[in-house]
Amino acid sequence: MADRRPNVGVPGIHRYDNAAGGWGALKAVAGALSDQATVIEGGKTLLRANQPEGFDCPGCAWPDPKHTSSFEFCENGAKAVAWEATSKRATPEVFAAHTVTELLTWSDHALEDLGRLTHPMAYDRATDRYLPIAWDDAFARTADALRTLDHPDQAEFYASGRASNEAAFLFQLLGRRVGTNNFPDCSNMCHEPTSVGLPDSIGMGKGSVTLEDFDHADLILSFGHNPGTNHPRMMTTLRDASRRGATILAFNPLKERALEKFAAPQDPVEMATLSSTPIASAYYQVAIGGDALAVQGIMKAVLALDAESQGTVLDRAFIAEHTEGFEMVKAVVEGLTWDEIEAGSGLSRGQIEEAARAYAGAKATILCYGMGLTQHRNSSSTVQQLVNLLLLKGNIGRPGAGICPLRGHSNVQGDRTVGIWEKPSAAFLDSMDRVFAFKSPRDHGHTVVETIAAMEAGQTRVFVGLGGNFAVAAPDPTRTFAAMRKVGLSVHVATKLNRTHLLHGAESLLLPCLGRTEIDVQAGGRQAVTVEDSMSMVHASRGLNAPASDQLKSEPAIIAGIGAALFGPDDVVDWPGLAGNYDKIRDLIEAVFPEAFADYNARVRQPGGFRLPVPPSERVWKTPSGKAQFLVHRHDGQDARRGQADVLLLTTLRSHDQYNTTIYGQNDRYRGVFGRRDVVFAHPDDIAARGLKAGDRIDLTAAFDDTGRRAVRGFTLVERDIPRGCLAAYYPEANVLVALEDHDRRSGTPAYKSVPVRLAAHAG
Ligand SMILES: Nc1nc2c(c(=O)[nH]1)N[C@H]1C(S)=C(S)[C@@H](COP(=O)(O)OP(=O)(O)OC[C@H]3O[C@@H](n4cnc5c(=O)[nH]c(N)nc54)[C@H](O)[C@@H]3O)O[C@H]1N2
Ligand SMILES: Nc1nc2c(c(=O)[nH]1)N[C@H]1C(S)=C(S)[C@@H](COP(=O)(O)OP(=O)(O)OC[C@H]3O[C@@H](n4cnc5c(=O)[nH]c(N)nc54)[C@H](O)[C@@H]3O)O[C@H]1N2
Ligand SMILES: [Mo]
Repeated sequence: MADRRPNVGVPGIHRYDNAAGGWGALKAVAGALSDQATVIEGGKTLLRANQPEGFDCPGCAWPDPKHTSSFEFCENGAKAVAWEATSKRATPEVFAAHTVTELLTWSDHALEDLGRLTHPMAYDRATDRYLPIAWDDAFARTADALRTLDHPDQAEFYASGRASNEAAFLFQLLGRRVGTNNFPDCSNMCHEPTSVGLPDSIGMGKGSVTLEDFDHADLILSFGHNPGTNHPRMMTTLRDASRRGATILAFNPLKERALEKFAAPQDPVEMATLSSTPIASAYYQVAIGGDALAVQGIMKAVLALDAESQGTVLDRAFIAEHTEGFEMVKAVVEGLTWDEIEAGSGLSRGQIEEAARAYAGAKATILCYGMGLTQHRNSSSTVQQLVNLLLLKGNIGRPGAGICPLRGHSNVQGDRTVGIWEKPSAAFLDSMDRVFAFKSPRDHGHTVVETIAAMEAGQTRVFVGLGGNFAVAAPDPTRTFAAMRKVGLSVHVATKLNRTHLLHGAESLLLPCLGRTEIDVQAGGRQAVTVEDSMSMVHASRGLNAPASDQLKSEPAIIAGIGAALFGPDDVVDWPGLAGNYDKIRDLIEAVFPEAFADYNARVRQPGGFRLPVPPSERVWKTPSGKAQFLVHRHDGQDARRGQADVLLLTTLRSHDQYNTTIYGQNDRYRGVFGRRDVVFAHPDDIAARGLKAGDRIDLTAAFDDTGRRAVRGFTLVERDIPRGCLAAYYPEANVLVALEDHDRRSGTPAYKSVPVRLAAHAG
């Protein structure tokens, strides 16, 4: 008889039966540190991350507990720090040894593994190399290009979410001073459905909970996020909740180990006894893109329970006083049939009713969600379904309850708060105009996807990137890379080399900057920056390491350098003065946002910082009617392409050894993948139905693509417990399959997590 165990003999694929965390995590930290020969100033860099006197961990946006006095262990935070504080250097000599054409053949890992950029560099067409350039010349070239635009919208100002509030504020000031609202940012690929969906529902595009709320919730719903890898410090919170008896329900097509069981590396008993804590008490393997219908199904079942129990389940007083639209939503979800719900969600009626009973019986519920929810064609509306569910029982604006979007980059939320937004509100622009003696542009600017279209059309003359890896993070590299090459001048403010930097048009500049871990000294002395976490807490971050090179400038200093070169010494903005003392930048932020940032400089100096106003947490709804809104359309969230013969939906994921486009290593420990990333996870029956078996080499081609170019070839099939009709592969390798047009209709967020594909044996 054939061996029935999954994936037997497939190279690099092993079973992983342990809990997440534990000794494996400790070992991985040691490995990350030695591999990068990380410099740890006085042994303190790691110990001082997320401490009152240290730097904010660049790993994720999960808040740190107010009262921590000791280092909170986090494997992937340690990797992020090790990657930045490495002793490897990409010096001018390294660039002299390799042409750009050659570097383009290297892997994403190899490019960044060259180490920290040390000098400003300019692309030289004659030698096809990056050569050193003086800072003043780099600023002058950028200023010239911006000065000679026919129209300000020929410039794009891209930001990745690691930039501090100070850098981000100066960046938007520079762009608006130039005259454009073209601020595509990583948020456009990430939580934009949150920024677009939540304001209509609750009057604010951010989460409503605090970390303390997790101590009071008796039910935590987890939709589409993988905290063991992407928000590891959240595991402490989930573990504590589980231990004190709170129920955790996971909705995810893949069984993620950390959501099943977790061993806390700080817990001497768990470490000594090799025991662990169960996390989710039930795991619902929703079909890819099936969340909206799953939630509507839960609502339908909750309404039925409410009817059975003479109206004791819903919070009717809350619904009456605080909301609008309940009757409409009730009619829509009651009108859905169980057949439709089961087919759309991939869950059975029994599973949905079980989840509904847990919700109906819970006193206080927190609902957490991540990219598994936001990167589909209907995500803005799916986010609103999550709110509907919470509103039924008044689960927003009281202790232990609320909505908790897990933000991505460590300051992506703060960047939006201080003005990195292509669709700024009129109130914000008016405020800018009051503070600065120039008029901000009113026309809305480009999202990431719109920026690529503008580049493709030859409309973009200058691209300035404040961090990130724009072209690799974006969909459809075939088109996006070509579009990037049409830009006249690209200016990249970065810590490390990546592929986007190599996709030069006529001219390209690489401007090396300080990272979070590094000491930042300006004319006015040693500086701190500020960041905002997922829960609207703002706090200071101060680097501790010596800079990777004496040529590095801080991000604010680089932006101010461009501003000063462009607008001269008599400008209405005192660029050099702002770069010299970040207190002055914070004063301007306070002037533009007097309510949110009142006494900014004083409050950020208090240990732990301060919380920005979050009106929904006080049941204040800044919607046009002043009420929270139940919002729904029949079949919201259904992806019509599901269920077509042959077509599977592919979701793209992060491995445990990567940070977005930064690939630390080739392992994905908790999913049992070692030494490779060229795999596709599939249900055994979907594999068999195509006459294939685990270990076979296959091709994935984009369905509904008439170019035939969007394909991934020669990947290896891996069996996995995943719903039928669903596949998973790693980002960014699978981005070639994502069409630029395939995005959430309202927010423009690419549908990276529901990519229609066909699967066949590898041809050739
Ligand atoms: N170490 C590390 N930390 C990170 C990052 C990193 O790359 N590495 N990235 C940072 C950034 S920018 C972000 S945005 C966050 C990302 O953090 P996550 O939101 O956790 O990101 P993903 O790895 O994309 O995983 C999404 C999860 O959604 C599930 N999923 C996929 N499709 C669906 C679906 O249709 N429905 C549901 N319910 N689930 C689905 C996947 O199985 C996976 O478990 O992490 C941040 N932190
Ligand atoms: N298929 C697929 N595609 C996706 C996703 C997905 O789930 N699936 N996720 C999307 C999401 S959620 C996001 S947020 C985007 C990420 O998109 P980006 O934010 O653009 O990408 P990163 O990979 O985080 O950027 C890495 C680069 O940032 C630079 N860097 C690192 N630290 C610093 C710093 O302190 N300062 C500066 N100036 N530069 C620095 C380094 O040069 C490094 O190479 O990708 C999106 N793309
Ligand atoms: Mo993100």
